[in-house]
Amino acid sequence: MGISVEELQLAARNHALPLEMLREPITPAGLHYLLIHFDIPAVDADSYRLAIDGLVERPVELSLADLQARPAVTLPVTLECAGNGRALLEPRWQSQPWLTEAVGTAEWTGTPLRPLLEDAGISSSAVEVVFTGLDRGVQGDIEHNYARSLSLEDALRDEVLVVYAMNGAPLLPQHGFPVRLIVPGWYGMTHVKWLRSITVVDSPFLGWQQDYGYKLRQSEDDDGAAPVTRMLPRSLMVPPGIPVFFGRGRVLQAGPCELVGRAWSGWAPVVRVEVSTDGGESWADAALDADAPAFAWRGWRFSWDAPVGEHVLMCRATDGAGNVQPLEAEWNLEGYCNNGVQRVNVAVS
Ligand SMILES: Nc1nc2c(c(=O)[nH]1)N[C@H]1C(S)=C(S)[C@@H](COP(=O)(O)O)O[C@H]1N2
Ligand SMILES: [Mo]
Repeated sequence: MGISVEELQLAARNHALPLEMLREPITPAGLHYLLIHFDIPAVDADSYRLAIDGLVERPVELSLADLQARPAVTLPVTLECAGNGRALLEPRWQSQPWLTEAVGTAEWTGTPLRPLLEDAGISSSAVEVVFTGLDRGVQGDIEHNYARSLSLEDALRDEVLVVYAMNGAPLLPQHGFPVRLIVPGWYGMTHVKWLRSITVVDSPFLGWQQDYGYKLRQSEDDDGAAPVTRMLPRSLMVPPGIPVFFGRGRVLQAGPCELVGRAWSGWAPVVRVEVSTDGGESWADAALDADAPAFAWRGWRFSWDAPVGEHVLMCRATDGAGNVQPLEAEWNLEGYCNNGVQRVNVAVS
């Protein structure tokens, strides 16, 4: 299970959410997880233009001010990297070695995508919309700008936003300044940062990040692999008590302890969270917060009378579409969508 220098290089650039910050419904921008495939591009806000082009009747180039002059929407949205949980799989794909906490929830402000496309005039031959970033690099031996597509139907959903603010402030460089896409409910790779162009096309997009990346493969030559799309249900808890510096095990005093956490799913809002304080032998329902945002995580709490001894705490989420978080997720080659339950080791004295 050793970590390679290449994995460490990625892990040192891309950080996760400190689990104690799950206490906040909205993650402070600097503590939101981060995933950057290539380099953070240099962008001049004054000369920045977003192109809306391809199969549209009236292609346009919009400045940041043009976008900010359009109707604004603010939406709390939970983002999770599709590779979250990768480092817990065996064998493990060589990439960003996430444990369980590549997640965050911000209030994103921007303008809805649909009216932007409609104003440009979508051609009747449109099939997909391609979102291209300013960042460029090499992956899978192919040099490319980071780019992802959505079907026209998914792109036209009301909640899809072209955003320029995070938690009420301009986007930070690492989160896509000046403009990024937000596709509520979908895994992180969909939310293209440093957005350069939105291109309407009449055939499926074959860019590397779309056609090769983000597929649930069983082997390298698995051609019919399903694409990664929406987030599977997952719950995380704030580890109780205090941490041990090296190893991050928890130390707790015996007696009443309130366990708190948050749970989310990209398929439907979370309707149930269960907690186990005995390593999965038995489960009991946590109390859910009344507030169940459509596209953001839902808070929960659970009263535990912590007895002296060593314990393994777990939690699992169920969403309104009937998806239940598994104890162990199914393995796939690149380690995507690992929503197996979190385990927190606690020493109570
Ligand atoms: N242009 C661009 N957009 C991108 C990426 C990228 O490398 N380049 N990474 C994607 C991935 S894999 C994830 S998980 C999210 C991370 O968003 P965040 O860093 O704001 O949390 O951005 C997505 N958008
Ligand atoms: Mo990601």
